[in-house]
Amino acid sequence: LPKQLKKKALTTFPRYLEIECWKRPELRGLEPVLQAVAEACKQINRIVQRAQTDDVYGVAVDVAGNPLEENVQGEVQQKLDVLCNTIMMQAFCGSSCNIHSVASEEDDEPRCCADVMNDSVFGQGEYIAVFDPIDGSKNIDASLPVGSIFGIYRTQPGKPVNADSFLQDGNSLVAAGYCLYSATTILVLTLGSGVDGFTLDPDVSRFLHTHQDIRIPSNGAIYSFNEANYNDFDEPVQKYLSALKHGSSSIKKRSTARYIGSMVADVHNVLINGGIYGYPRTLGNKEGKLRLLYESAPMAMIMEQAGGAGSTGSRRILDVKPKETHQRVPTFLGSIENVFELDQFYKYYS
Ligand code: AHM
Repeated sequence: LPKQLKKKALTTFPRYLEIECWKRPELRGLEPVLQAVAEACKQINRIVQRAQTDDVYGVAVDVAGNPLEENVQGEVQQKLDVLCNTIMMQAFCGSSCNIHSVASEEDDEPRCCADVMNDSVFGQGEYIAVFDPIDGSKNIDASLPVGSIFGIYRTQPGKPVNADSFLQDGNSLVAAGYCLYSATTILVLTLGSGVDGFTLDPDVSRFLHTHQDIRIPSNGAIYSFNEANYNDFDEPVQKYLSALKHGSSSIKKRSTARYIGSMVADVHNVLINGGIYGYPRTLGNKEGKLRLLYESAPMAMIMEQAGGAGSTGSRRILDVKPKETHQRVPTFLGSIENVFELDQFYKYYS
């Protein structure tokens, strides 16, 4: 390091977890799980950093060399997606016996950890986890940011754990987080009492507590929508976007458009600087594009815990009870005043 750049004395992620779990003993069962997830994020970070120089591109193949079948999203799985999915799955399942089952955006059905680890010692725990191992993976080709998203729920006491156990609304999330792989790599986490951020120090490969009690500004100038879909958006969203551009929004700041095309990156920008991120329903995607369990609900928990909001346009995202694990939902996330204004447009124009 140049001499003028001095390292700050910052708490490490494991130490932060130790302290939080000491303060809230009911979270102790999650300590090894979250440690393992942070390690998985470091591994994914390394893969993303090396994507241009290592052989991680191309269609994933089975042991016989045949391309894997399309996943439930109708996409042919890429090597990178499969690799990151395996890393996340093994982190959740193999770190302790506390996670019973996992549901990944990449897999058709939830899986029991005993099956993932091929060992019946696993898959006994009281928690289940949902995750999107690599969100916005198309960005990697152009060296742009991507992310991982996760959420953790409790199993329902007295009920057998199966696919239905994952059909819980976001109010039941015990923890949620994301890791953004960008100019810096940052892990953002909520355990249900505020939001904290941990930046990866690449020299020592440690997440350090750089962002304490993140609070989103109550309003902000950024709007982050794929406006190429404008003609396919609902009328309330069209009117809302027009109001932003014509200065007739109640937010008296000059709007500025930002769209990276990775939800984690776009939402993180809004979390830090204020504004609104939206992936509305379109004529082609009646429920929008984003998955409630793996993307929208964990992000809505983070937004609410940071003082912001997460809405479908007509209700809190956290109140939506999934009917199936891969359910999609129109998603608006951001500063409380910006999201409330969007909701007003839905009330007025619907
Ligand atoms: P993915 O799960 O295939 O990566 O898609 C999710 C991503 C989000 O990260 C992002 O906000 C959105 O898709 C971008 O979609 P679009 O290209 O339609 O704007």
